[in-house]
Amino acid sequence: MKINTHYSCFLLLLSFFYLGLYSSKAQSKEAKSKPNIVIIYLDDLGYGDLSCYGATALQTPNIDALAKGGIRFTDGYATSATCTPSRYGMLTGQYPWRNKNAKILPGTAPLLLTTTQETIPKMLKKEGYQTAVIGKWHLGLGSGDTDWNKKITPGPNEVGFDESYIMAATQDRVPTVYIENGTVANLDANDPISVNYDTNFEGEPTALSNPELLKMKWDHGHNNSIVNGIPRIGFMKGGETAKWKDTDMASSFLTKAQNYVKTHKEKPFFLYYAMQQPHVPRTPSAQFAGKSGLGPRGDVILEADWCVGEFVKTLENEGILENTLIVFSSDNGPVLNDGYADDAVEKTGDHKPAGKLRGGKYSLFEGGTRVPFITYWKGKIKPGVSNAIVFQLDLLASFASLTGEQKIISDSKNYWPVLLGKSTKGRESLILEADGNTALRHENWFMIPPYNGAAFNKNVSTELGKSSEYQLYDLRNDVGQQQNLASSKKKELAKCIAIYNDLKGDE
Ligand code: NG6
Ligand code: CA
Repeated sequence: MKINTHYSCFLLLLSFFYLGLYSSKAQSKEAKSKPNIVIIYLDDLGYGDLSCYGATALQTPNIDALAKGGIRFTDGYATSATCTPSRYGMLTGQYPWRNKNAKILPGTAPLLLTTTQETIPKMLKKEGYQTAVIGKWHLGLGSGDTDWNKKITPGPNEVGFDESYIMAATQDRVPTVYIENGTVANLDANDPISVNYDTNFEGEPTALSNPELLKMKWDHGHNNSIVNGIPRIGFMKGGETAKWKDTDMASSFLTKAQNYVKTHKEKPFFLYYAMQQPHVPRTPSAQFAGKSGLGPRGDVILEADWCVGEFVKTLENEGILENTLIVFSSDNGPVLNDGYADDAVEKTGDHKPAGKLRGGKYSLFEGGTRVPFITYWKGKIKPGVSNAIVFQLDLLASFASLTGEQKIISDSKNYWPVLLGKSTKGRESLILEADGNTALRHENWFMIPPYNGAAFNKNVSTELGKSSEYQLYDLRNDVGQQQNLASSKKKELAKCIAIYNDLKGDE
């Protein structure tokens, strides 16, 4: 009897042992089947800015190669026509217009996300991913009144990223320093940084007081502190050794991204590689300066394309290209003059940054939010062009479905089969945002409700899409949104209004 009990205990233990072994084996197999995920995200790159989207004035062979070997979406959207809300929408899976603070932020703004909110990196972390952001952040840092000489928190590392190497806001906003895991990189403690968006620091030169120091001219805004001869938004003092070199920014982010890949390839990773081009100030490295013939804006697009090529080469050299899903897109539509007199307007020639679309950055028209959108996964995605509507808001739920996590509570929906080219049934309806206002894309219809205010922004020379009347466009026949059908297509308009109200949660 006694022996029997011992024996069955032994058997039980043995079976637990094997079960444990089996399940850990199953887990590691599962972990291996999870692809790395990289979002390559450009800043202000327009629908017409790439040769794979029809540009002829410049060639972007490396990004074209992703489009050729993956899916090029004709109807891919950012959530907003400006950066902060757009990135907020993509990373959280929540419509940015639900958060009234999701608008273009100054460099001193506190973190826009809450640390309890769901995010792509947080969700993937739960699924065993390593996570990192390299590049432009622009979602706020700290909890207000940040001391840039101490640990800056909360930030990316508190919303799901294990590692971060970022610029706080934009290339044209102070502080003009890189921040690595919450600490300003290369800061000399004897030369502390101070930042202020209201008042200058005594004795510090600005674009207005010392125009002779400028190497780049400003057109509107951008007349505060001067860094590297470039006038910025906001005032900054100190931090000399930490200041970035603008012409090196592309290679700084690229090198970090490449090193990340090299040092994290043993386990699945999520990398949000947020490049700064072609946002202002456009500062190509010597290798690309003057190369496009379109001025610095064209030059930095060539530079960004080169970075994409180098980055993909690294994935290939490290032997993980076939286990890496790449999503390539942009945060909002294009603009030529965004505050600096940098020849972008004068040299654009026949190049149309928004392609056939109307409007651009800041606009409710399609040029504001319809952007290049490419998915690439060597050997897994069958190459092609898709007209399905895809939306950056849906990346969260789509990635979740891929990795096994299904319980996503947000506006984000799973369109994984569409992103993979296995289905052409994209979103039917989505809400787009520009400067706090919203519009609806439903199937082939685009509806903009009436809004007061200027229809045109003279500074940036962009149609904003606002009108005191309802606007309804049939994108199937009129992708350039020239013909307002609101008064002739009453039934369709009523349907769009109903869907819009339903999505927005209004009466
Ligand atoms: C605007 C800036 C513009 C750009 C934009 C943010 C002025 C006059 N204009 O306020 O230059 O920085 O903010 O762009 O200051 S975004 O892509 O990050 O949304
Ligand atoms: Ca942007």
